[in-house]
Amino acid sequence: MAFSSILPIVALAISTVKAAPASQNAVCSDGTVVSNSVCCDFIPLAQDLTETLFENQCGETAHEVLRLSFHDAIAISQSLGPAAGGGADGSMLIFPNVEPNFAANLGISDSVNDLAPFLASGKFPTITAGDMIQFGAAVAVGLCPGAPQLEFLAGRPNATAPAVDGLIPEPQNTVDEILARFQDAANLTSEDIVSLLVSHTVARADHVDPTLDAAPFDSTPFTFDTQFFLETLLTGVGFPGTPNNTGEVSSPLPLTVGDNVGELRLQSDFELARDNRTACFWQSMINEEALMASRFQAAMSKMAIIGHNRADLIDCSAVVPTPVPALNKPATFPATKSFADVQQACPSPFPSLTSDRAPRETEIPHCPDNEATCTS
Ligand code: HEM
Ligand SMILES: [Ca+2]
Repeated sequence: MAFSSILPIVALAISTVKAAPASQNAVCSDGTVVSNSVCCDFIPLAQDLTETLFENQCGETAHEVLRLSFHDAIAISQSLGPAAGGGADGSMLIFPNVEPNFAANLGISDSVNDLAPFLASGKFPTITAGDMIQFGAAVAVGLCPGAPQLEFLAGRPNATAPAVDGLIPEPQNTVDEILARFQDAANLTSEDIVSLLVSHTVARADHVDPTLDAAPFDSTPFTFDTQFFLETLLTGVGFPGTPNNTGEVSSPLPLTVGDNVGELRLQSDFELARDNRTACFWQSMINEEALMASRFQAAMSKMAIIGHNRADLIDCSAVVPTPVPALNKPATFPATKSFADVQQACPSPFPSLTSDRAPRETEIPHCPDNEATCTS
């Protein structure tokens, strides 16, 4: 008797759940058509992050959130098993006093502290920590001229435990160690790794040389261009700050003038640019901005869902803001440099490029858009 009266309700509940995929398309209040109404919740988040946190710039906070998306996702291990970490699960935000304290995560707490208030604000109650990080990275990189519009899938369950130490690649690691780590994390290949390292085109180090604030990895740290792949192949001539820091090797553009810090070269980037397993893919990025952007986009789609099944997630790519347009400036040798400075490690023909004309070494501006002063 009791059962028969409950049954229709249960049946109704099941049919409602089953009906969800059919009612797929939804229109958000701003008119964006999405595959599922849950995607709409990310639209105000994108706006808030862009204006409040990133201040409409491909600057320090945007760079840091991109780095966070990597450090959250890669903390997983097939050989150690599920207890080692859950990949892109937001564990960094949920356990802010664990992973951010690991040596390889030095500096990551800035981005954790930046995103935590958005998660705690109560304004985005449906958005999980893992989604917040990967979506934040997609919004961040879209502020860098030349970047692709990243895919964004929503629905990462919240982490239930932090990841263990030792899973984040470090610049003093060998190429063998780096290839093995990405393989163990998620079967990522050497081409995936180089494609993910495109992110170092919009990156500056604060902790490799602790005497320097924001030492760029290429001469255009606010532009998503191919200069990083060119400049990492130039002969190193000096250090932007103190020499011989762990994980650092000499750079081709070390000139530091006040706040304008010279280029810093990671040992890992130096070696991946020259290793015979990665050198040709590395070189093939140079002056191929659209190709580079599409490779980055594809590799980020893999990285962003590490630890999850694609089929369990909802495609919310429609709510990722359209990136700022590319500058469409060809790659060039920085002033005073030419093909003679290239340490070519791939036998394929090297692209023919012009040199910037200036009497002395390029000074890399500390602030975006040639602003005289900036907060970051
Ligand atoms: C072999 C793998 C990698 C190594 C060894 C590595 C290492 C580093 C190091 C040492 C820094 C400087 C941190 C500091 O001192 O402030 C850095 C910065 C950065 N990394 Fe990587 N990285 C790797 C891969 C990646 C990947 C896959 C991404 C993203 C998809 C990424 C994104 C970034 C970004 C955006 C920054 C700049 C952060 C800022 O400007 O504040 N890195 N990386
Ligand atoms: Ca750049």
